[in-house]
Amino acid sequence: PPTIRREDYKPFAWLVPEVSLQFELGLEATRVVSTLTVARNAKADPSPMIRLNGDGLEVVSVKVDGEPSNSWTMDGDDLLVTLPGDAHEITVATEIDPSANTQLMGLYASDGMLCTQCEAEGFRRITFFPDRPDVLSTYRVRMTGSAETFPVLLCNGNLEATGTNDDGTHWAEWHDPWPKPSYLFALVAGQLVANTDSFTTMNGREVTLNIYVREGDLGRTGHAMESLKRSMKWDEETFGREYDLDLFNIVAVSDFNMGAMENKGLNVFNTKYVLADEDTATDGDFDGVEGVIAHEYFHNWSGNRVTCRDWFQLSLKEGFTVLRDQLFSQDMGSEPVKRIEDVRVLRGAQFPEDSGPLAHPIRPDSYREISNFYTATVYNKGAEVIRMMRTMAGEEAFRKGTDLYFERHDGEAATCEDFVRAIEDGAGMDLQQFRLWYSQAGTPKVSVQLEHDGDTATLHLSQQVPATPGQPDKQPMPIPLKLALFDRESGRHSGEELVVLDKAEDTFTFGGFASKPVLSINRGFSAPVTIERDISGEELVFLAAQDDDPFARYEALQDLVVSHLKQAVEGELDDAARTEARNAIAGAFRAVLVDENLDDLMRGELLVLPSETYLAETMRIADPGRIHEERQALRAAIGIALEDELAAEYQTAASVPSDLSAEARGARKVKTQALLYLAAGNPERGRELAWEQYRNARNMTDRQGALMVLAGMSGIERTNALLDFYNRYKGNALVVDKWFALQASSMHPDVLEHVKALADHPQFTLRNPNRARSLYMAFAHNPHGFHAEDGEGYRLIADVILALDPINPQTAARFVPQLGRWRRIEPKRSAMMKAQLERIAEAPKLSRDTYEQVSRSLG
Ligand code: HT7
Ligand code: ZN
Repeated sequence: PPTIRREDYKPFAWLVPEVSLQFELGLEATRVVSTLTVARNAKADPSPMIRLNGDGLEVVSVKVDGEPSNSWTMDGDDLLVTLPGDAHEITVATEIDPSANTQLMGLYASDGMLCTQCEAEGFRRITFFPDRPDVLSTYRVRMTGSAETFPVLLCNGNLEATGTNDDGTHWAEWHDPWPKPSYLFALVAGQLVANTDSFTTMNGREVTLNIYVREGDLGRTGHAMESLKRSMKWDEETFGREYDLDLFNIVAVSDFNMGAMENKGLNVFNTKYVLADEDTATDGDFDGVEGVIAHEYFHNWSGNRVTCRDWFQLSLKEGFTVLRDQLFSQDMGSEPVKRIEDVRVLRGAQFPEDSGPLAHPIRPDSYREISNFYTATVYNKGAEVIRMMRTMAGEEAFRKGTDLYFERHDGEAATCEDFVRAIEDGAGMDLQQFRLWYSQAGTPKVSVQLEHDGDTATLHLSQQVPATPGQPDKQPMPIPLKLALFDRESGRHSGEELVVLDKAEDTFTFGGFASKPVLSINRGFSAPVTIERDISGEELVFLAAQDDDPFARYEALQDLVVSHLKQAVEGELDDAARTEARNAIAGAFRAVLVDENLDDLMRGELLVLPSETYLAETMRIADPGRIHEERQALRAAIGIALEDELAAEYQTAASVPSDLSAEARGARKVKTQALLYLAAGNPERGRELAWEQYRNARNMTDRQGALMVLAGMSGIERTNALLDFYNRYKGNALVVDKWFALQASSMHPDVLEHVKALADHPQFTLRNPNRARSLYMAFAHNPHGFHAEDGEGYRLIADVILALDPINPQTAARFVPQLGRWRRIEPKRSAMMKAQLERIAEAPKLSRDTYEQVSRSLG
């Protein structure tokens, strides 16, 4: 497959101001007639023909200006039509089979309904079209279909007319007045019911809101609706963005490749991010719904009103929208807890990407298959990069920059450069060097040393941006670091400062310190970097207990744990040193357990151990088996040392009422953490507590927490709880997904055998992405199972990739990065991982998606 390069961008030779689409809908056969009004683009190189992209389509007929035409040819999958004049009307008829569309891109059938997914290049699977984001058109769509099979007919924009025909069909005509690229087109037809509500915008526009679901799911849409209304209000208040149609529709579908899609006025969602009630969704699931609803809604401005010029600019909409949804969630709940969670995601998903064979800048330079670039780098690092601009500019100036961006580029297909320039102009700052964050991949390492002499503290900072594929040499980037210097005696600091390290090395001095202060740096995680600091265990314990920045406090605890586990894994500790370090860590955790100034949401967060993936990431070459052993042993040691305190916390938390208040959610979080430690330290007691919690649970958070612990243990309680859970929820696909995932991510010694057996379960299928991920993605991210010493975990995931590739290549390709970590794993496992990648590479007829990921991983 050819490589597409950012530097080759050229505007399209034709404008397509208007599109008219007619659909005759059928699950097995849908006929599409599209009429495009086209005119020469004066800003592009002229061309005598227009290229209309297609993917697996066959031409039924072509007309130019209403007359049948044969001045067309095929170029691969694309249709080329020769046009003599400056303006024409092209009409193309095609016929597609949605029921055969297992890729879930374009128009497909899901559970008896029809729906679409067009981003990034799915529209070309529906009809021939210049399927690129810089071609903006208004759409008029007429859909006709069986009134019985498709009672609800939805499309973008406003519903203008409906009618019935004598043959049992009915029709609806929709018009979207906002010009949009084809990737934002959407159509849904099926048997659906709606939760309907309304929102009045800041200028008094009344917007009807609908959340469409299957009939039995209506009772679980309340949280999504409240989240939507909160998002609409927040975007008005925080970014001055008002909704721009009279109707906003959301549809939940159970077969979906990603989380959701921001189609103009008709968002399509994975059911996972719409449906929630206390019996079936955890507190984390509730947060997921709120965050994704907000994210898609915010795209209405950051993505739809201002869209991307080309797919290299994906982070323009995704990085910015992730930042917007993160800020929203921070405002709706606990700001520090949300920040810690976001950093945990970044470290768990993006840091490994940045240090592996698939590393790419947030604005990539080339790709073969764009679906492979919907990554944590483009999304989450992209958000961090914009967050840094906000930190340096200050909130108010940043808002001036975003206002200018929306005003300048409304209705346009813009670039990341446009965004940076608008922030520069609006906020009044120079971001020349900062642009390197868009072009350089890799997580910068910042080394920190603090010296003290007389009454002066001198801070030495240096940075190194590691080499990444295709980028051997890097330049220093501006790194904004929030810091504070604490007086050891009083436990206070004299104010937070922001320093920007923009050279390879720099020195900063601070006066007025009679004794050496304790440095708290990268507070709030002001920059997405790794910090190597010269800091003692006592200083970390001090910060873990005293730092007034909750993130820095969390970070000190994490550092304490990480540095101990690294030493332990690398064989640097004798028994005495190991015991001493474990005692210090247990002491720091005890302080967290008894600190009355902490709320439980934060307490629960502070108790989370760094993940095995993150620990592996901190080591040049990781031994996953040793990491697992040492982390589990530390958990057990903490569980033993703090058994009384943990049990007391557990009991207090267990007495808090079961509702969705912050207090109750915090209590549940602490309870789950306490249970994990207690079960590790005293398995018998843990098993009893977990079984009791399982039986008495009044919400999914408690039930799932208990089942998670039991799933990792042996014994009759495990069997009974898993059986009970399945029988209770076997009619609910999202909860059955949890049942698969809990077993696949468990610490049970036989997890690999369990996963193999579950693949034969009657409810398992590779065709539904949620189900496939619930078993296999959970397993691939379970280092304990995936990195089984004999390499069987690798073989299993390679088999999955090969089996899934012909069905759903996008989903298949998303498993490859786990095997792609082979260079960072100890030699024996590394060779087996590589061998599996080579086996996949040799398979005949690999999809473009999987081929690209495998070849980059081996390259
Ligand atoms: N913008 C949406 C991306 C998306 C997507 C991409 C490729 C294949 C399927 C997809 N479904 C949704 C989601 C978002 O970031 O909001
Ligand atoms: Zn998005």
